[in-house]
Amino acid sequence: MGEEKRNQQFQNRIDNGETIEPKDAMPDRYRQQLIRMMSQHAHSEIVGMLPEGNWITRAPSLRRKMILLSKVQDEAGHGLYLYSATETLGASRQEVINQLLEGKAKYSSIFNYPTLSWADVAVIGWLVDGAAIINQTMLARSSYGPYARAMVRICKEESFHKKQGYEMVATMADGTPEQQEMIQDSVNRWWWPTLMMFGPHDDDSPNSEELIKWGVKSKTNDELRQSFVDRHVQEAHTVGLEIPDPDLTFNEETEHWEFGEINWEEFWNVVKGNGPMNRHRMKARREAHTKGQWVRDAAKEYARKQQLSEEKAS
Ligand code: FAQ
Repeated sequence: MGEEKRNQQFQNRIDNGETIEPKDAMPDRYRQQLIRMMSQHAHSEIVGMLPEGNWITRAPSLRRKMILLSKVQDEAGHGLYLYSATETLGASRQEVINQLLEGKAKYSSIFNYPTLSWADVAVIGWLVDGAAIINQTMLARSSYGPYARAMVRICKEESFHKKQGYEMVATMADGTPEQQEMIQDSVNRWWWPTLMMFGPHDDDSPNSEELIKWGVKSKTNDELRQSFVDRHVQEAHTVGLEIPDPDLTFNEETEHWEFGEINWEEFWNVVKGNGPMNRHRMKARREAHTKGQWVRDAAKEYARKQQLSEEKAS
């Protein structure tokens, strides 16, 4: 069968809403697109542990420390499911991790901003996890089975993360004048970078068309960004916080919040590795990888001994 016919058959399966599984035939480009997107997603979860991890030792109470510890551990778990899901496409974990460590793979721009105060932990939970849920609820319906299934569990955990973040935001917004100032300052710093998480404008998003055609994405970057804005402006106003956007207006006809222009120059600068924390994050990641070598060696040795003793027993 010719390539064109195979591609048409694959497209028919997608159009019929079928799920693609690891051993199914798939166009090479579909496989490559998924490896790119899923591995970058995994890296984002792992690098994403760093900004909040920075505050674990300085949490204001034991309760907050326990919540933050579990949240950061959950993000590690998400990274691991996603590396495993990427392996089903034939890309080894070592290979994709090396791409990150060598600076060849991207991870989400949002994690290249600093966490300057405890309020940032609250705002990351509310806005960053809130953005992740909107994007990932769509991906839970993606055409590739292992990715979609990983997203179902990840979304459940992310929605708890968002709730704990919003609860903390509401507590601070209802607190002393200093706490109110701290939380507003944090929203002012994180709002625009969070909007950038959804990626470039649709006109400037080279991957969207193909990903939508193949049912990996079902909404565009701008559509998801708009859902995020509509939901979070309302949540900000409910707890008395301002959104740092003088152009924000509610359009009664469309029932959407219209917002100002994103600073795309800043976005591309961060994506290219020149954001406020890019170098710091990569240095921390490389150091953690080197320091973890003994753990990987010990796990391999344990597996070798297990196999030996199983072979002896049989
Ligand atoms: N940052 O053509 P498009 C989380 C790149 S997880 C950096 O529109 P696409 C959990 C893009 O890769 C957050 N790079 O690309 C958590 C492409 O470059 P490439 C991560 C970006 O794939 C919470 C180029 O620009 N989530 O937060 C960004 O159609 C709290 C052109 O862009 C995911 O990864 C960006 N923001 O759409 C953890 C979800 N945006 O690769 C800890 C899965 C775009 O061709 C604490 N990924 N680029 O060289 C996706 O949904 C999509 O890949 C997008 C980009 C929406 C990120």
